[in-house]
Amino acid sequence: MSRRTLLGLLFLAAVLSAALLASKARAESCPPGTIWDGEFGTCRSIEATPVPGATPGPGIGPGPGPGPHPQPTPPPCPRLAEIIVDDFQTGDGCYVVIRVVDLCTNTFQGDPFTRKVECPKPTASNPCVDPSGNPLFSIGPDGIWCGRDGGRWRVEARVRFPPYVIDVRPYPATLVGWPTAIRLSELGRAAGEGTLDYVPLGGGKPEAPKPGDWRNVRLRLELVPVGFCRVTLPQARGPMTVLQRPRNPLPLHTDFWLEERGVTGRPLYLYWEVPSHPAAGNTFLDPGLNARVGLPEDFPAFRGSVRAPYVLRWSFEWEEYKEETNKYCDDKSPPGNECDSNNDGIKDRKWRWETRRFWEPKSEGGVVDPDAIRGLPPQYRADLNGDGKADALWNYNSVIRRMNESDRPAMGSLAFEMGTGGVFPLWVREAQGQIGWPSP
Ligand SMILES: [Ca+2]
Ligand SMILES: [Ca+2]
Repeated sequence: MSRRTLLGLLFLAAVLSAALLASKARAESCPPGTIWDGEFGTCRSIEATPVPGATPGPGIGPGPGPGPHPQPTPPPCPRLAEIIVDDFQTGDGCYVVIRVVDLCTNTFQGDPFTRKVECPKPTASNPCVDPSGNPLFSIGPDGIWCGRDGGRWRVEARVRFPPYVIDVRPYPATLVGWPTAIRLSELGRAAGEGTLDYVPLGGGKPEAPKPGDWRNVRLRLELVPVGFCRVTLPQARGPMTVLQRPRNPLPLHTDFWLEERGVTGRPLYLYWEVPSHPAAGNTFLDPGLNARVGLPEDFPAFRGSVRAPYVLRWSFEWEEYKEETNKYCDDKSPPGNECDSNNDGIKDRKWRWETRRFWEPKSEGGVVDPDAIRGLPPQYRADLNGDGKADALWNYNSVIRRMNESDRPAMGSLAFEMGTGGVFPLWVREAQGQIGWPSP
């Protein structure tokens, strides 16, 4: 049921309930311009449209709002008001179903009729989903984006994949049979957000807010690591438990997960039985890259790869201006005969009206289904449990960093790090000229 229909029905319920004798007493205790709503146990404002030709009655329509207004003379009758009892949409436009009610007698006048109205603008609720519920996330070179043009307002957020660091020793080149230490040290996080100070959805402004206005609107996208990365290293063997070339080759260990260990965690040790020669397979030669890492230009590298699954979270937060009017049977001055404050059957007080105005914090959010991201290239879909459905997004923003003998990032002249974009190049030489093995 649409909000408008709900409001219309609430209004109808309010009018009809007022017709009941029991409710009538309570209705009479509502201030002028309001009507008793039995469902919510409160008085509600009446916002009625004057009917052409009808005698306009005082106290009806958008007045000064709820509260005790002086009403010296009873309003003339009949007091006709239009209420919306239903609404619907066709290909042609939007319509409301209207009934005219005489507020003096609470009876309907004539038959219901329809009126064409402006279609309601999509309300703002989720800026990452369109009015039909279709996700609005998209991906491109600038990162993942979501946003919404709400007509009079717009908010958008963008997030890029953060870098993550794999520490390696030795790097870039190692020797056949020599232990290579590998550790996933840091999985970065990234967030992007868009904000709006004020959205006058209720028609107010910052210095004079109206119910329905929004402020402090914040849309946030965040890429959160799952906690692992997936590594492929051609011809790698291990894991080594003793840091010495084994007499019998260890099994191939070419595809494995690395868990995030931090910069003090224990690395994984692998080694190679063959050099990164094209004959070993899965190598490439990039003289420019070799120059960058300080190796001879004719030295091919194993073409390893790395990728880390990330989850995309979104949140949308705002504050909405609210106005609530309630009555309390505790008006002490002067004592009255409107209500019974102590349930002894004797009316002893007058109603006190109180309108509370406040900003209510609101939020929505969740994890984005990767398949809801428009334009997502297949290589970003991470199906972690192999059920064919994507669970996360692959992040290829890898950084390879050199680690020293103490398993810490190498410092000073030995410091080295390189963004590799998901590639894990590793150069393995023949062991000629080798002068010894590391101690076990
Ligand atoms: Ca009493
Ligand atoms: Ca899956």
